[in-house]
Amino acid sequence: MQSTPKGLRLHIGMFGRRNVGKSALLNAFTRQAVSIVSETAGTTTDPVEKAMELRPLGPVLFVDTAGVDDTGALGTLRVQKTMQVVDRADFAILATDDWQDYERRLLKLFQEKNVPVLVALTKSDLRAPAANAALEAAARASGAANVVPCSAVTGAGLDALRQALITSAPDAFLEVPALIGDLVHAGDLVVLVVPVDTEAPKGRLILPQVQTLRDLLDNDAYGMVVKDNELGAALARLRQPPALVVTDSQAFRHVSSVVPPDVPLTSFSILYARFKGDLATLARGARAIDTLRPGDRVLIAEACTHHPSGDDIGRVKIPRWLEKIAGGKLQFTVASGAGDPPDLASYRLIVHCGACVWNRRQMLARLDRARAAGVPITNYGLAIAHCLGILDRALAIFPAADKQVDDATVTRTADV
Ligand SMILES: Nc1nc2c(ncn2[C@@H]2O[C@H](COP(=O)(O)OP(=O)(O)OP(=O)(O)O)[C@@H](O)[C@H]2O)c(=O)[nH]1
Ligand code: SF4
Ligand SMILES: [Mg+2]
Repeated sequence: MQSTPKGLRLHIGMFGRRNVGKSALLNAFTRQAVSIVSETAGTTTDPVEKAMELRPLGPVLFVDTAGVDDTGALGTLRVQKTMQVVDRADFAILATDDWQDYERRLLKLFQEKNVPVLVALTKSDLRAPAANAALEAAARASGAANVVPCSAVTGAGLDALRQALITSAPDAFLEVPALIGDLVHAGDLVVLVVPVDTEAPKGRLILPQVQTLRDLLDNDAYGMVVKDNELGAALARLRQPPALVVTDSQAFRHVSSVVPPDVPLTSFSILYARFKGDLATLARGARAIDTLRPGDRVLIAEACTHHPSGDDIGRVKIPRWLEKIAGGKLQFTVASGAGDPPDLASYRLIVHCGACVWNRRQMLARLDRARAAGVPITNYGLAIAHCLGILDRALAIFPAADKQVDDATVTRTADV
């Protein structure tokens, strides 16, 4: 279970003011000493994560945070980190031992973001039953639907908390979106093209490749894995052409020249773009590459700092292609991590990595912020396909996404 990738877990954030008992509640709930508890306000400074199996939901990731009411220069930084956890939370536990403006504002924030929220009325052992009832009534009066009084000391309410979590978890986590399963039929043969070069990790396949194979098997289809330089020979041995070819983006040009035009072809990054985020938005962003002009600012955004070949794709190859299309020098900024640069709106395009360490909600939050700032956003795989002139072919198996892209293109052309 511990090997479930972080991005596929239901992220449950623990939020609230300092000293309300967030960490104590997390420890009691998981029955482990995950987070430090003390009577000093501001004990938790950085987000603390705990992965566990929460049946029948499956793998979850609890994230304990610093209090949202922290003050001073350091406090402000801690609150910023907490707000980044807000962005990736699939589910929020709003912990409190009082009902004040802070709680009302937090509740409203989650409701506006459509994040399911559960109010945990902590330290219930310290209040008389009438006081607990009054607190619960105040929370419900503000619009909280799920309110559970509980105590980390006596264990009261912990089972109710668990039940409330399970029954109100987002549907998407009970029904994971398809990676490739909906694109194939039982008995179909799909060829997966995996370059095994110096950039490939030693001794293993990377996560999107493994997940694609697993999804094919789950859907009773066959997967044939070949190296890019052996693809031609492998296809020649087949009695019928494959139902679909999926390639690593870096081998796109070669693969597209080898695979017959009537055989559908796409890439792992495009499958992942749909699985993790919103393919139509990212495909629209790829088309926006054509609107770049010399001097425009382009943000290369990486979700983490350890992309094995990020230096090559994000920092060298894609910039070179984009400048060729723009017809002159562009201004590139590379940013790693979850935060956006303060001047996001000044960029003409965001090119994002595959975000393999993020969950879907986290990627959707970033897409939302880009949309709010009016900046088109795409990802490495779609950008590469567009630069190589094979985006149409790579999107052909996703008619819905392609239709939206076409609509957007028509609008933009009309605007110009
Ligand atoms: N009686 C009682 N005390 C509790 C309970 N939960 C937490 N406390 C106490 O409240 C204090 C704060 O608990 P924490 O869990 O550290 O609170 P926190 O919200 O994580 O605080 P920050 O680190 O500032 O974010 C500690 O002294 C705990 O022992 C509870 O259910 N009952
Ligand atoms: S794709 Fe993004 S999240 Fe995954 S390793 Fe590369 S930089 Fe990190
Ligand atoms: Mg704490």
